[in-house]
Amino acid sequence: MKKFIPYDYFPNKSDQEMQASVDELYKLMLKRRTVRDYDSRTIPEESILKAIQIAGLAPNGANKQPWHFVLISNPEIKKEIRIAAEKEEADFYLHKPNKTWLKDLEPLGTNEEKPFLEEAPYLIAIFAENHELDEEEKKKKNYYVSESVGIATGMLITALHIMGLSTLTHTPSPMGFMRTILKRPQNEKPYILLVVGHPKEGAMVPNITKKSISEICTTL
Ligand code: IYR
Repeated sequence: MKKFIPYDYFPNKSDQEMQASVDELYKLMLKRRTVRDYDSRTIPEESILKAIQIAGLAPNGANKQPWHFVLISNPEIKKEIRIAAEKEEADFYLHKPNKTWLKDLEPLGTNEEKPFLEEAPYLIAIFAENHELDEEEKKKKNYYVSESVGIATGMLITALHIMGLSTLTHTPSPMGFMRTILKRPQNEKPYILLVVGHPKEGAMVPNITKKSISEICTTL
């Protein structure tokens, strides 16, 4: 196998075409919101699998591709996940509350109830592989794992949004139950539970603003 091959994507857009592309994409991305109300309408599995393939194209440490995605549509498994997540969330919101954190969450209107875990047609459990096992079953550490899986997750969210779907990045803490319920090996650490589906007609989202370009970026 050749060690290097020619790169083959040279769109050569003019400055105007480039601006038009980014303007169009910005307009579309402005519509991305974290949605908590889902329509139960089914979605073809192959479309979601293709979006996961896009996530798998993400840049990552030493091309180890340290991620695993579990695509869940089975209602019984979704129910099991909801029960386990709501148990952790009850601790977070009710039994062991962190006042500062809960105050920061107030504008989002979240609570310990997570009906979307059953209502949405798909959950994608994303796992980070902190190490792999070599031929002699010896642990081999992966590199920049959370950066890599974070980038892949961002690409997945973007792909699903462009497809017209909504998502919710759900991070019940701790998430150990995901490994147990989904029977994943020890080297996989639960990273995020992504809820995916069509938004429910009449869905509401928090009225929050984003920082301006001058707040998030310095030009030198
Ligand atoms: N995991 C909890 C709490 C939560 C935490 C953050 I940071 C958020 O941005 C939103 C929610 C929950 O899912 O409700």
